[in-house]
Amino acid sequence: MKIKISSKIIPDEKGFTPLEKAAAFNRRLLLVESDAPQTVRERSSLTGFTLIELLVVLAILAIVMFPIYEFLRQGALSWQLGENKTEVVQNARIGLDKMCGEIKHAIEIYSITPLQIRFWWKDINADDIADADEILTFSWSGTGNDDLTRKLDSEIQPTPIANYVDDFELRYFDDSGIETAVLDAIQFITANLRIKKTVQGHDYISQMRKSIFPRNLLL
Ligand SMILES: [Ca+2]
Repeated sequence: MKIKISSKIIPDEKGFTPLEKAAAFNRRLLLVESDAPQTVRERSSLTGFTLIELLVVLAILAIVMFPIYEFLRQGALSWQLGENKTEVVQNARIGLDKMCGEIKHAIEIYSITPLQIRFWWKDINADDIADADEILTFSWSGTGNDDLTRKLDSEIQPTPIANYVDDFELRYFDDSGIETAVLDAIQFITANLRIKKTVQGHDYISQMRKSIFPRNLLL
């Protein structure tokens, strides 16, 4: 295909970007011999996108992508909230269940306060003697965020059984349902545990209460 220089001017081809200007300039000089009009494909391969077109595309992309981003972000956030909530609830329930289960088997209670209980848990070696590895203490410091702990007399360090404790209280009642501080009169105990975990400004609170009837207390 021969190409010739043409004096024919294409008046509407001015161009905007340097590439377009160059292409328009070339078209003014060069015309295909057949004088057939250029196809859209041919023209776009020379010109590319204009800045306006790019901006419009970016604007449309932003409009389309923002709700998707927001949707995903909210989803991730609520998943995280659920995870934290579940963890806090699980944490409290497991700790409280363990403590109550062990107090329930108490043979003899040695000391009580609202924050602590010390008792002969079980006669593991069946010798009718309360040995150091049979005496348990559950306690909480009274300071928010501290652990509720479990410790055998034979152990040096207490073991945490619930973390992020915000409040913990033990109450002791006699067989008339009246609160008592007399060890021999204790018939049932209520345990109240509140967990509060703060993650990125969110408070996750879980509160539970349980009643314990120690069946094996020596009377
Ligand atoms: Ca024993």
